[in-house]
Amino acid sequence: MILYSFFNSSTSYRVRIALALKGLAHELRTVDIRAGEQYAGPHRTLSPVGGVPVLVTDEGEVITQSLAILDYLDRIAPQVPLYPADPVQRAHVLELALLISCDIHPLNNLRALKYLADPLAVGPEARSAWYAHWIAEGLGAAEVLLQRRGSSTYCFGDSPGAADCCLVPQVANALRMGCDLTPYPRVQQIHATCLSHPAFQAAAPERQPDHRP
Ligand SMILES: N[C@@H](CCC(=O)N[C@@H](CS)C(=O)NCC(=O)O)C(=O)O
Repeated sequence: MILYSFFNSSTSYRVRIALALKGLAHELRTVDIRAGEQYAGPHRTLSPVGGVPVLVTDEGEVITQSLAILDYLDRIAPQVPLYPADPVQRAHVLELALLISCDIHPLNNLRALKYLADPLAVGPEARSAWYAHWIAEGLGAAEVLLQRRGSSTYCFGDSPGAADCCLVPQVANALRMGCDLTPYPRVQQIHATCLSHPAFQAAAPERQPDHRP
């Protein structure tokens, strides 16, 4: 398998965690989204929307969208499941994963921030306020959902799953952007637990071969 990734892309980070949890061998290829490599050339053919991650399977099938990739990995390597079998528990995992993937990430994605800057001429201070606002809205909701579901080691239960794959990279982004996480103690606790897990450590941005300041 080939994973097209960028070290501090949170959606790539989701997939790197899943690959590490499942112990799946893969080749990592960098798409420098700071340099705009996602918008042009061969990568745009792989990813019509112009982004990472993209997974190319051993059979040469191209899969975009991190949650579709997670689902694919879960089907081909079910021994370490990312979702519980119980329908309600599975829905709760998806609920949190989708909250992060649909209600936070797109609003603060690079292309959205770039569009705010140009052509909308939103200045750096207002862009930071925008970023912090959607983090607060989203992580505030995540905190409520997580507290409602109990006090398990990970988001749901005693082993990490798809919700943790989404939560940890989103928290990494929030910390990188200087957002205050003190209102979200359960989020912080799960984040800290995940960071001590070897799969999350292997997938971390600072451990990637393309990492840079
Ligand atoms: N919904 C997509 C989002 C993919 C995405 O946009 N990834 C970001 C990096 S985290 C990206 O490539 N951004 C490039 C840009 O916005 O120009 C997924 O979950 O895979």
